[in-house]
Amino acid sequence: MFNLILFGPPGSGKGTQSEKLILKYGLKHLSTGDLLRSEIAQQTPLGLEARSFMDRGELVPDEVVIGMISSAIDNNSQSKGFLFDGFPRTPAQAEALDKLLEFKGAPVAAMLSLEVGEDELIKRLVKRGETSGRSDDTNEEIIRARLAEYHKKTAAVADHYKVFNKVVNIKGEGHIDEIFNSLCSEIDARM
Ligand code: B4P
Repeated sequence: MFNLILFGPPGSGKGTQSEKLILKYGLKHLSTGDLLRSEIAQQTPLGLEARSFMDRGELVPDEVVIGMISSAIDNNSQSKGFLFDGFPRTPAQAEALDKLLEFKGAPVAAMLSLEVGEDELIKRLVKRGETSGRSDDTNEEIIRARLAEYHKKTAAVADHYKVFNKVVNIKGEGHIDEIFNSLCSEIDARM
């Protein structure tokens, strides 16, 4: 089993690159953003709880997200590996993920971190908001709250994996295919 984390601030291209990476490497894509939006669409109790946080640009509580990821891993136990997108987003989530993967004997191989400047992130998310219908993309105030949440709670997750020498920084600005090729070179070197 080969497990990767795709990391970066909101709008850095995690979802965009994940779609291409899972096709090439046959990994199971686990995006907590997508899982949460699916719970919201089905109006489950979990979705209703998550929605209030997401609409404000805040992170959903750790216990909700960790429970969701734990079930998703169990439900895909035959997978040849996972691509985690948007998870872990706090040091507590990172510790929980490490424990879950320890049971499988397949720790995280690398954390690929997409580096994109703040102005470019805001530009991308405002543009996506014009068509996505996503409530968290609709105004710049919420987008800025998401970026503040990233700096306050999520950036520290890289420190967690730096200790294990697993963080690889990738330039996340430029053409989507160029960024994809950079990611593939790093993955191929570790597979
Ligand atoms: P996510 O769904 O993870 O979304 P994201 O961070 O906004 O976007 P991503 O980085 O995937 O950007 P994308 O490729 O789409 O999170 C949404 C919310 O869910 C969070 O705010 C939080 O509330 C909650 N949540 C999720 N996971 C959680 C967790 N673990 N714990 C707690 N809460 C959690 O790209 C953005 C745009 O840029 C797109 O329009 C794309 O077309 C464009 N783009 C991509 N690459 C580009 C490039 N190279 N050049 C130009 N544009 C590009």
